[in-house]
Amino acid sequence: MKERLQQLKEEALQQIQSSEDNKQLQDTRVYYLGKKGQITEVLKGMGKLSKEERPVIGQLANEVRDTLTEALEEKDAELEAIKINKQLREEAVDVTLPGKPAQNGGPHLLMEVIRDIEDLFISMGYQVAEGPEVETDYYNFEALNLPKGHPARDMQDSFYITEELLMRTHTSPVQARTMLAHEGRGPVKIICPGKVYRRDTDDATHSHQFTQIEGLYVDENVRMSDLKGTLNALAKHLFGEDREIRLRPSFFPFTEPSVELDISCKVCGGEGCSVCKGTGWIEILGAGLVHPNVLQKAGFDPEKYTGFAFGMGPERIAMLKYGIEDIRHFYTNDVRFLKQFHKA
Ligand code: 2U9
Repeated sequence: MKERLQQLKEEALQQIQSSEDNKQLQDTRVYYLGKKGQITEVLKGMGKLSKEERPVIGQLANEVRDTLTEALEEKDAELEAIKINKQLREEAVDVTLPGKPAQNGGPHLLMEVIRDIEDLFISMGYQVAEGPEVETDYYNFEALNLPKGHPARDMQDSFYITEELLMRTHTSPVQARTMLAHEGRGPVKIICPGKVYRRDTDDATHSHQFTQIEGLYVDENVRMSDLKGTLNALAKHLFGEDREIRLRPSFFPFTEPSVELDISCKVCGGEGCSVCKGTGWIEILGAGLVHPNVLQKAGFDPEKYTGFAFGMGPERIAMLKYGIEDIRHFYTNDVRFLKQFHKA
């Protein structure tokens, strides 16, 4: 038995040394030291030994067990260290490699145009007002002198949510709400930027969602000449001091009289070209004096108060300023388009 135990010890130590992973090591442990392992098998023959031999073999068996347990622990620690070192080598980060430059974003061109216009009007004493994009039929149409049945409020042209709720078709309801909040007392001097929605088929010049900036100034003695001076300042700020302006008569249900603002064509200097469609003038926005019905509905006395209002599309302004030929460029987020307009 002595020889058998010595032989098992040598054999087991060799197997432990040659183990390549923890699984192999565990199998070796079970094979030699497990409940049904080789050592236990040998000890089953103890009953056949003499009284003198038994403690000697018992002690030897214990020594073999201790030696193997120690060898298993050492090998286990060694394999673990090899595993960790391999992992560290594989996951090593080379801190000396050059870094990837961070991609800087920037405001969208439409946002730049809107901010520029806002800043100009803030410098003239206006406040920026915002309102809901889901509007009631009343604020979107009724309060703006567009009663039910008016041709300009065709159901087919707007995104209705219920009979009384729709996606706003212009930012004018913001002005109507702000006037009402003033409870009939002027001045009201606001600029209203925001998204608007119309049931259009998207193409190079139409989009079912676009942006608007509208302005409103209501006070005692606000006149057409005030409107003209304001629009002149806006046109020159946006397109250059050398541009001429002209007002053309027009029609909007919420203003009376109504006008459209043109600027002189820079491309041909007024001679007429493809940009100005041969007229020498380019249309920029619509405006007018606030209709007395609109003042009255918003709680202002039309005998005491007058006002002007104007509305423009920042997309159109940007397209004219930068020669952009398709409105869809603003919404498809192609960075090759967008990054052309980053200042930094
Ligand atoms: C109130 C009273 C009057 C806002 C106005 C326009 C003329 C106009 C369009 C131009 C191109 C919008 O972007 S566009 O589609 N707008 O021509 N808007 S006057 O008049 C108002 C608004 C609110 C209470």
